[in-house]
Amino acid sequence: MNFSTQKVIRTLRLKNDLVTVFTFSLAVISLLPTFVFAQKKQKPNVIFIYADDLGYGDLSSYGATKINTPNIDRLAKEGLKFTNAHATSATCTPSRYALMTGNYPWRKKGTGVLPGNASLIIPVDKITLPQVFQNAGYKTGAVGKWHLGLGSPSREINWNKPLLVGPNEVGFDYAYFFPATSDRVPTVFVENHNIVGYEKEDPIEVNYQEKVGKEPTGLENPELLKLRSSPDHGHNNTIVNGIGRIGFMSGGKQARWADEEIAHVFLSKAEQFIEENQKNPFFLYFSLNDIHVPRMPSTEFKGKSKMGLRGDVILQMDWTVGEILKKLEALNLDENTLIIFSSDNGPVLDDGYADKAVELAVGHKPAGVLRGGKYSAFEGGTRVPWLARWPEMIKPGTVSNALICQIDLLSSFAHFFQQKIEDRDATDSFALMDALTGKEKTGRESLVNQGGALSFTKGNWKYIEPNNGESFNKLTGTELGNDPKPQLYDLSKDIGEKHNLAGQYPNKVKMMADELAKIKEAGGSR
Ligand code: NG6
Ligand code: CA
Repeated sequence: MNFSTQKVIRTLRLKNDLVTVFTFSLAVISLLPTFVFAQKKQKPNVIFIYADDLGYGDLSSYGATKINTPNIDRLAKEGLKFTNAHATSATCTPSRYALMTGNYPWRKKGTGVLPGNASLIIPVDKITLPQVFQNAGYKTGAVGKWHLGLGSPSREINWNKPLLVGPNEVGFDYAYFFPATSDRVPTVFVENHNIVGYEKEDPIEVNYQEKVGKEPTGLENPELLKLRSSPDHGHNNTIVNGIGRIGFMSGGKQARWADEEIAHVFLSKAEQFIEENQKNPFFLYFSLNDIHVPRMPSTEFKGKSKMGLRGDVILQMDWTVGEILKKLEALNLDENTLIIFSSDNGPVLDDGYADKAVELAVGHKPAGVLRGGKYSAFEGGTRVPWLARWPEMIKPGTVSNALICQIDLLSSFAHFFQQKIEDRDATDSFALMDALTGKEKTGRESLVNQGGALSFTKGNWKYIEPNNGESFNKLTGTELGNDPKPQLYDLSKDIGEKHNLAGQYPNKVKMMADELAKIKEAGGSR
């Protein structure tokens, strides 16, 4: 190699080095904003507030005039209000099963309203909503109503041992909850695996078939009740805190809750979880007891609504949401926290207790413009309020009529965190983050809902499968939407589902029935 060749090579090398240094610097400079952004921006906290049995017409932001819900309305004013958002089902357990698993509940037996001693119905080997957050580095908490069972199938729950296989085993780092509903035994709170206030000298027994222990029941001693049970509904087994429950229990006297305290206890646990996790991103599933029966608000809310106990617990629920907002503001977390507020199914007035909900609801329409309510295949059963506030991402005062469902949260967040979901998991859940934050105004193309009968909504059309169940439930006063003949409604002109157009559009009926049949057969596809 002669001198000049060496020189050329050296120059080239130098040039190369310079190019490398230059390229490297460029890369650093271009990455810098991302780095700084990542340093500054924490992933958003997410709080899902799940009301129980709250109807489409129960909030002032959804048109209620007899009741005022300023705190929840703030979510609408400062965020996004959906007009076509759904729970999958018209009762609690199936809606929550869908929320947690991303699977339609009617695909699996045993996902109906559970007794308080049922075993866990969420599979422990499939992805769940809280696990999506755990995988993204979040701390996850469940506070409130559970109603998805505890313990392994085929094994009876021993209430005197740690309660294994529950919220902690399906993705919640922390859980403070009651097992079923507040009208079902056992009437105790559970923190992770342990009953709060449990004393081993007073063991707990629970039975849904026959009486256990010697305590009075609503049936034998109605004079002991402070809130009478409605005739024929049941709710007349063991009396706890002056209220007859579904199911019998004995023992655990110290551990039993006072209904008037439930909202306060859950709120304080939710606040504690937020406070303890303020430094890291968190997901809080805040599953309220309000406004489910027995409606027994704390003293400061009694009589406040002038609409009876049902109105009073709506105000209590609204106050709870206000307290959460205050907490976030105090901790300087409210800008980067996404709060979603929704309900697990539509409204009901008489659901088992003589609390005058029917008599005092004069002029108030719990389902608003919708027909039916809790238990119903009509829109009132599953179309629910859904508000979302996230100042950093959601434009205040947005309204969206996108068709969305709680079942979509799982895939939406998985997609948001760039997680891959196994094909066999969350098969009915769609990734719709842009719709959920109001950036896009279209959501799902179609949705299957579950009252007694299944319904299929696509665009403006809704088809309800023929069903031989009773059309009207006398106990709750609900139109159930069951009809042995197919039903077809044009929701764009007839949101109240008054005019069955099935006779007029037989081809449309067939198309809708066929599509529903395909979804049922498919076992779910994303
Ligand atoms: C029903 C109860 C009702 C309520 C519901 C569950 C009777 C007659 N009615 O079986 O009071 O507890 O179950 O509500 O027992 S849910 O919101 O949790 O689905
Ligand atoms: Ca419910």
